[in-house]
Amino acid sequence: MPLTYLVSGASSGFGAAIARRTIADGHRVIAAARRRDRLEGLRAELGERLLPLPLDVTDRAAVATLPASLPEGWREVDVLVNNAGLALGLDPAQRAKLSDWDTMVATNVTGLLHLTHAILPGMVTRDRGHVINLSSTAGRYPYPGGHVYGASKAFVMQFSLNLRADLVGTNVRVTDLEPGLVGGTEFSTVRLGDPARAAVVYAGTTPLTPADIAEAVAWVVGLPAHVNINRIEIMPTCQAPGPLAIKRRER
Ligand code: NDP
Ligand code: 8X3
Repeated sequence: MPLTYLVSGASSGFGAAIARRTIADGHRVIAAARRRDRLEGLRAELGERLLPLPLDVTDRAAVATLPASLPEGWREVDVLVNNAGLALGLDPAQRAKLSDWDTMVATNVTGLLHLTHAILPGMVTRDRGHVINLSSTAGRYPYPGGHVYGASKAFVMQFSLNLRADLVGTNVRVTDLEPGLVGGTEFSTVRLGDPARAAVVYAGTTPLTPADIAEAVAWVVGLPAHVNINRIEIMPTCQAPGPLAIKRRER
């Protein structure tokens, strides 16, 4: 049976790849993001089974009126992919901009919460649905300059597990996806503000691709209804968790 997905952050990176894969698998996608032209491009590419939805997830009023504001026939969301998110800056916490911290929390935490709050009750009423949250390995393994970005993703991970605690006994599933290094997206350009600096992040590596993340989404949704994948941590083979840092005195 074709499912209706709502994918936030569908104008780029993982979100666009998830939209492409989901449509190829025969489902429908409400593609949400701020950049309307990108969404219209996806619609032109993927056809009428993709509904462009210009949306800023930090716009509380716009998110609160979902799904009632969706066109007839698109209001019953089966799969919510909370993917919209960003990192800003890589300076140490003591030199970070407070406005960057605020934007990361507003998008990665509050935006995700508000979208979930708008969509989840309908899923419970229908007794079917799947919430897929994009966390990150940054939510589990600290690194210099990760401060609020990593903390926001740790929030997403724990919120996902806590949602399951409330939803047990319903047929609504929740999965937390925790990717490591993934190339082919705008993530590092947004973070560093410069495509040349962003390219250095992936130099000499074979990172994961947005298609790998879309594959994970297709897998967890396609499993039988009695199977809930709680968390998936995915890294490219060239990456691994590192040792704890030790700063030694000069002799
Ligand atoms: P991209 O920068 O390519 O995509 C981010 C998407 O989020 C864009 O479509 C952007 O669209 C959207 N977005 C940002 N802010 C808002 C907002 N306020 N309202 C609505 N949409 C918004 O990054 P990725 O595809 O790499 O990242 C997707 C998710 O995966 C993020 O949550 C990221 O933290 C996470 N992640 C990324 C990893 C990586 O290495 N790339 C690894 C682990 C997790 P627009 O600007 O049009 O609004
Ligand atoms: C993105 C992965 O390691 O750049 O969430 O934080 S990382």
